[in-house]
Amino acid sequence: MNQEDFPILNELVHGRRLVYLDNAATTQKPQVVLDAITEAYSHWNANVHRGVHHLSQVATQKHEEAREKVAQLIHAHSSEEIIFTKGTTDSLNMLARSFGDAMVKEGDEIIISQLEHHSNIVPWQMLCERKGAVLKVIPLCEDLSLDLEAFKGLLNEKTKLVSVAHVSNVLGVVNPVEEIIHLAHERGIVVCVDGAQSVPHLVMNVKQLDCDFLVFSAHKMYGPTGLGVLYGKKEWLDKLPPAEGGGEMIEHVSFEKTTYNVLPYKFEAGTPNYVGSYAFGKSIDYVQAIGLENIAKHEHALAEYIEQELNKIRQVKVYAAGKEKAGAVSFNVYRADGALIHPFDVGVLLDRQGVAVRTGHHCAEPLIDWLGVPGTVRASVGLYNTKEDVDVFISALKKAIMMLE
Ligand code: C6P
Repeated sequence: MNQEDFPILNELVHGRRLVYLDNAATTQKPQVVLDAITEAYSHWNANVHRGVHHLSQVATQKHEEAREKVAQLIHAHSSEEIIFTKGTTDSLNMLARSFGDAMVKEGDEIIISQLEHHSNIVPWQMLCERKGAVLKVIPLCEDLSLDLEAFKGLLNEKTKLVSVAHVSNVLGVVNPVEEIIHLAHERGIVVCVDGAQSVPHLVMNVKQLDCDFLVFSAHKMYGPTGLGVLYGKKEWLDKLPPAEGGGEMIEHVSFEKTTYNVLPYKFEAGTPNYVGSYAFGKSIDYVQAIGLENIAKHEHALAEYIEQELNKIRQVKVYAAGKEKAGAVSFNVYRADGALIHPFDVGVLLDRQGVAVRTGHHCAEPLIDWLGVPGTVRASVGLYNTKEDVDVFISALKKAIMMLE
């Protein structure tokens, strides 16, 4: 699907055609996104929301059009609910600061899960330390699904917020966020969904999902690095204080008192990444022209094919085997005597054959500890990957295993 739109896929790695299967870490960029960045700096670069001059007006218009595109992408009620950030990590830190300052006090509880990325652990841990609050963790069942019975038991009148990944970046499994949101909302508890690995792979509808907050990164969806989104329901964003102070987020400033700007600017201190937002808008146009449902179907079929081919290799153990996945498959390789071959060794030998995968703890150490391994090998697909890519990867893996056994 559309490999020719991505110039980097023509690169040779160690003299081999690049087979890029590290899309969960970051995706490659289509020519339209690369062109958008050049166009912005070549033709209309100017600071936004500040100038009456022509270039500033153009830049402002393009930045705000991109915000509209993001709102449409996730089916938000309005673009006021879309806050541009530096990425998923920044969005979660902002939320933990803003929500934490306003809503969390000593003894309150925040719930996350065992399979979270560090970005959805550490900001909440820091908040708990600041406030004397308590971090609770939804445990995993043996089959690596979230233990929803245990989750119900964690919810109580002290719970202030639940923050969970929609799709695990390590296992690729789709978590039952609809049910989690329903169970939390029944008790009036707020839910944040980490959509870093779901927005690029699934059709996202925040109205249907009814999450209070959603966070994701542009770079995992064929857009630029350094840009992300914090979506929040308007009633929450209106209520919460800004996480950062500076230009842009103010209405009036005096030494006695500062009043804040309207949404979404209240949460966007400083010069925003308007070139990034414009380029992200182009990547949204690009995926929408192909169709997110078509992309999801294509990636689902590829992930299933990867799992099916991995299952045929005697030495390989796939994690969360047989579970519904969106984009990523994690595995390890074992010698005949049962000893684990270190995932780094597998990754290096795949790289020598032009295949890029991620190895290690994938910034989810508590999950990797739970699995009782030093890390995993993760193959993750994007819209440009093909069955042929998977075949190259599988044959490279077989060669690597022969060398390591
Ligand atoms: N996961 C991976 O290889 P940033 O780095 O801010 O764009 O995204 C952080 C993040 C948060 N939540 C989840 C579920 C994620 O997968 C990520 C990023 C990459 O798995 C890089 S560590």
